[in-house]
Amino acid sequence: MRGVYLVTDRDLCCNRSLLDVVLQAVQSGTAYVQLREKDLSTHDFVEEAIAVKKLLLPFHVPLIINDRIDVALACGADGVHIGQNDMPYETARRLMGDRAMIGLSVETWADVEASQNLDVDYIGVSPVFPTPTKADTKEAWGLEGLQKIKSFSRHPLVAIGGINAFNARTVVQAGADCLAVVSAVCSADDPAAAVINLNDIINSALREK
Ligand code: TZP
Ligand code: MG
Repeated sequence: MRGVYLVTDRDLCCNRSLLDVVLQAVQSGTAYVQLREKDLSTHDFVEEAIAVKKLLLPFHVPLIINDRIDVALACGADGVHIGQNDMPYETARRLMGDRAMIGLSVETWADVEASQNLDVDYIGVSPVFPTPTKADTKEAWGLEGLQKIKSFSRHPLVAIGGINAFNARTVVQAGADCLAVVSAVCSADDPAAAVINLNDIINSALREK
């Protein structure tokens, strides 16, 4: 895994539609899109997911659904992202199949250790920095925590929480394979430019490694 991983938040898209922000993001090189809807009805979430899946198809960008295996199956998503309180990994894998991408958030060291026994496709290091975007996070890992996970984990690392153009370089240097962002793209004046800038930072940090 590598690149910018957009996690959506419809409330942070300013006065643009979610689809518009996703389109701008993938046109400018976002590698993964995760639909994250905490307040939408199942009906509306499925409709939205089908529309986003259709939009992503020509770009070959995988669609990952947050939490909701039912929505992922309904829209033909490429994967799901689950947290520690969501459906257990083994159940998600059984329902989604071997080819699906399954990501799991790790919030404690015990989570990191337990994840090594699971065939997840990546772990989400959550949160790297404190962020106003998600209220119920545990203590931030910081760059030191991320480094420690990198040296221990067999899984690719998707870093999330408070990541932006100012700190992206240090997050890649600390071992993130992919940078997951919400506000840095959804709330950007120019989401397309924000993705291009983040990709440039990631690629130059990786070249120096
Ligand atoms: N999970 C951990 S932190 C977070 C999620 C969904 C929100 C990250 O948002 P931002 O705006 O990129 O800090
Ligand atoms: Mg969750």
